[in-house]
Amino acid sequence: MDIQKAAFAFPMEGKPITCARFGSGHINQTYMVTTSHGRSYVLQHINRNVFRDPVGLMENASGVTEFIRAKGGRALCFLRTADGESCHRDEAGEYWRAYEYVGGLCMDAAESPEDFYQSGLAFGRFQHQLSDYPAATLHETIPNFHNTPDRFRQLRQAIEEDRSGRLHTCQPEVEFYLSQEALGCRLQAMLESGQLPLRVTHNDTKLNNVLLDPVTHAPLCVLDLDTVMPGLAAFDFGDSIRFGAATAAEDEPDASKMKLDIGLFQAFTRGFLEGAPSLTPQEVDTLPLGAFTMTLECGSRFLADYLNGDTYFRVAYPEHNLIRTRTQIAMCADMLRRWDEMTAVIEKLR
Ligand code: GN1
Ligand code: MG
Repeated sequence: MDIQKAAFAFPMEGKPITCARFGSGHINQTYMVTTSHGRSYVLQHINRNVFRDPVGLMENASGVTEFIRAKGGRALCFLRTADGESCHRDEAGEYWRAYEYVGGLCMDAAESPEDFYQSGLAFGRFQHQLSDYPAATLHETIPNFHNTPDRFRQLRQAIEEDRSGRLHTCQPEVEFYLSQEALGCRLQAMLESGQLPLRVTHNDTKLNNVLLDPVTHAPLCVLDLDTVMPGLAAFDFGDSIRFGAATAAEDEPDASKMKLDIGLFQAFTRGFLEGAPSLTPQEVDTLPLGAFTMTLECGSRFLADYLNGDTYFRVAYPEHNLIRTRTQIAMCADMLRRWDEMTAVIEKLR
């Protein structure tokens, strides 16, 4: 991959002079480019194994960011190539995009409940700002992304095929997921029966996908717009809780350290409800189920990828996806134990 050439495809202020790996995403390769004028840009190689339609994906990202800016909100500024395209296709057929670097705080773990409250506010607002976005114009960048029953189908397929020969190393994990399938699929059933409204959602609301002001810690903007698609409010809420209201990292090798931090849960809920005041009572009711569902679903994806031989998520060592799936199981189990506490927080804040 010619990273330098890709950087030159975008009209940056000044000439690109340095380029270094950046960020902690599991899918795309991200680089920080600095120029002779002292400007900084983020350059990303789009993973085509995951995103089959990079042009459609960038249409979504440009559309959504322009829409938010037109409302006076803050959003990423993507650069267009000399031909006016929102992404650059290199000679090898690989796709790249670039945006102006926003010098905010990006955290892999909340430093305080207040910071997590701010991220709740950011993702709640994001959803609220897009509540009148023309959803029909959005491309489905990953079909069935949060369709939990379909994720279970994929897990079963991975179990049956056992392509990596690892099935014997993860029987208890397999059994856990299959035992929770009915509860995990409830949200999708509520969507299909029309009990919950389909909204434009972010769908990957990890804490490290939001930028906070370095001084005030107020939300600046939301990152990683690759999965902006129609979805449920509970998806965005739930994925944030899964990752951020956690007492350990997603890949903590000692899964017994992974628990739900109810203080962080409360802080995020307060921000999210404040940012998205138009949620229906039924949507608010489903927030704890969203937290459980997103954790179960993500964990089942880590397990399926482990069984498939690590073809999807970036791994640093062979058991990485197994370690990740175990922390998600621990989190699901803790959520099941403490469901009433989650509900009580929601009741207090609604
Ligand atoms: C991936 O790219 P990143 O790291 O923000 C994944 C999410 C998972 C997450 C788990 C497109 O997100 O769905 O929840 O890893 N994104 C995609 O950490 O699959
Ligand atoms: Mg990301």
